[in-house]
Amino acid sequence: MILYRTANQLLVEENGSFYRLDETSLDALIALNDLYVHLSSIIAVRTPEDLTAPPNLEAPIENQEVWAAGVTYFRSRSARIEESKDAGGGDFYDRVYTAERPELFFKALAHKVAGPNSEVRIRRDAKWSVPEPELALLVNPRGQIIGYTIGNDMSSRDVEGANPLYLPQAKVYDRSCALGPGILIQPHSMPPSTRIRMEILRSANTEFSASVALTELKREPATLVEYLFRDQSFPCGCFLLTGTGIVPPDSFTLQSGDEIRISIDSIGTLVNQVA
Ligand code: DO4
Ligand code: MG
Repeated sequence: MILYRTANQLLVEENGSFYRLDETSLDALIALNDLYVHLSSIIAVRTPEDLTAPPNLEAPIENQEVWAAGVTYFRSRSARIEESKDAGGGDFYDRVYTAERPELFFKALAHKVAGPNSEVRIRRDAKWSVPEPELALLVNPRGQIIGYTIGNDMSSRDVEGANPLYLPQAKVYDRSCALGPGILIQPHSMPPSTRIRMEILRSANTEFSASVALTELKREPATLVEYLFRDQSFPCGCFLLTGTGIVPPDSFTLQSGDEIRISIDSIGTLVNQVA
């Protein structure tokens, strides 16, 4: 089932039908002991809404922090070695790809996150920017993965490439993150065959498209979460982006007006325009 957040309500989609929840707080739902069982019991006795699609979707986030893992796919490692080679940063990326400890970084709070069909931003002092399409885990306050959504970890490659210590500036700025369209709530993990697809449209033409399967993800989602929760608490739960396996060629940079379409099997498609 998919949990959607609109301006004034939460909706659950199951088998093409939409059910309105009385609960309006995502924070409260995320804190529950078993969200899947809770939602299943509600929709079992509720009449579906007269809807074919949920209206006015917002990013499915309230007081969760958004964190991200880096260099979890070979493609990300290679691209970062290339972009930082003139600055002598390349070795770090190879080392973190093979290290036991993953790279984890803070990405956003809700006010920096773009929802479906809204604008993401390129930072104004960057010249080389890309979207990063990533499977995002929803983790409850007890460190359990309870859902999955689509994340876009917008990145300024020239800023990060100049010096790895600039990573927070390359990654964290207003509307540098997108989440949605909804959260897949299920009691089991995503199958490794799950594909992440990204298409970038420029003036209605496909400028770039690629896909990757979760089989290419080098680290177990549960291991990433275990590291994130070491000596750190998340009273409202958190989102954890699991890294990108798709990086456009070095000649590509995003432009204002581009449309980014990211799809993940069983979750849906997250569409954003570049401001
Ligand atoms: O090491 C920098 C960030 C890597 C990242 O965001 C990714 O691999 O997705
Ligand atoms: Mg990333």
